[in-house]
Formats: sequence, C-alpha cells, structure tokens
Amino acid sequence: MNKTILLATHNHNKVKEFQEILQPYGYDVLSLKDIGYNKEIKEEHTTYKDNAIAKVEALEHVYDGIIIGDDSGFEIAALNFQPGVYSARFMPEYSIKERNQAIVEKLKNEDDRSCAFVCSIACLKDDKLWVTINRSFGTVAKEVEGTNGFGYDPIFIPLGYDKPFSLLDRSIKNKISHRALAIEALVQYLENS
Ligand code: ITT
Repeated sequence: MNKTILLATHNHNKVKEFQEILQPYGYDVLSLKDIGYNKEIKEEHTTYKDNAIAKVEALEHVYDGIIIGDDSGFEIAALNFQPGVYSARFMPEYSIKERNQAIVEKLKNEDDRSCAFVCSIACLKDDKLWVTINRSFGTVAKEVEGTNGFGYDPIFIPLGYDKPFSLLDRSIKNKISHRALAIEALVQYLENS
C-alpha cells in the first residue's frame, strides 16, 4: 500500500503536525516545498470543507498519488463564532500575537469563554474524494502566553486542561486537537479503502 501523502499547505506548522501524527502509522508526509510547488492556493469558499477540497483539487494535476488538504479555524462563541472559516484572514493588519491580544481584550468582561478549533481534511486517493470535519473544544485564555504550536494556540485552553496548547507538551496537542481527530479519521479511511 502507498504510504506517501502530499499535504497541500504552505503552513509549515501544519506540515510538522501532520508528520508527527502520521509518522507512527508509517506514513511519509510530503510538503509543497518538497515537490517544488510555490503557487498560492486561494481560499475563496465559505465552508471549511469546500476550502479543504479546493486545496486538494489545486494539486490534482500536479501530483500523482494521495493528496490531502487541511482547512482550519478558531470559533469563539461570544464573538458569534468568529473568526471561523476566515481565521487566516482575520485582522490582517495585526501580527498573530497582536490578534491574540485583541481577542483576549474583546473577551475581557465576557463570562462565556467557550470556543473550538475546527479542522477539515479532504483526501484524494485513486480519483475518490473523501472529507472529514472535526472540532476540539475549549475556552479562551485570559492572557496570551507560551510559545509551543502556532496561530491561536496561545489562547486556546483545551477542555480538561488548565493551560493553553502553547504551554502544554506538543504530544498532548497531537493527541487531542481538531487536527489529531481529523487525522485519526483519515487514517481509518486510508487503512480501509
Ligand atoms: P494553508 O491554507 O496553506 O493550509 P493557512 O495557515 O492559511 O495554511 P488555514 O487557511 O486553514 O491555514 O487557516 C487557519 C488559520 O487558523 C491559521 O492560519 C491559524 O492562524 C489558525 N489555526 C489553524 N489551526 C490551528 C492550530 O492547530 N493552532 C492554532 N491556530 C490554528
């Protein structure tokens, strides 16, 4: 069985997480850099699933093998589930650190701090398209702390923990995150298809 997968992302943090999670299952994850693909892949859709599919389809005629795409986001209940599918484009004038600080500030007097990370993975294998969407739930932290992970990790405290992903060992994120859950479903699909 072919155990090499191309991941259609330009986000090197995602590549690292996919490699760490899939390696124990015996999969090799190639990045777009590995195949010398440097064109931008546009995210023009309003759902995670459609964006994940678009990422895979952009590579369909470029790579002959298993291709996966990941579209993810951060949903905050008190902000009407923003930034959601627009997470990568939220407050573009701010650095990610400033963005996290701005979110903490917006929620300063908010009792409902519930939030979720979302990950949709699309997979193209033998001309068949498969998609999953998974969420991990938590609360928004009261301050921006820690350096592990990326993006909104410094303000996401997963349910059952008292620290954000940025302060937890990365092996914990790789077990319980939205991406870990979606990858678990992907492995089940690949092993049974
Ligand atoms: P690609 O489209 O090239 O895959 P991207 O960074 O643009 O990379 P997304 O469109 O899926 O990825 O954007 C999701 C944004 O949500 C991402 O830039 C992060 O800021 C945030 N995000 C996604 N997964 C995350 C995670 O596991 N931890 C923290 N933040 C995350």
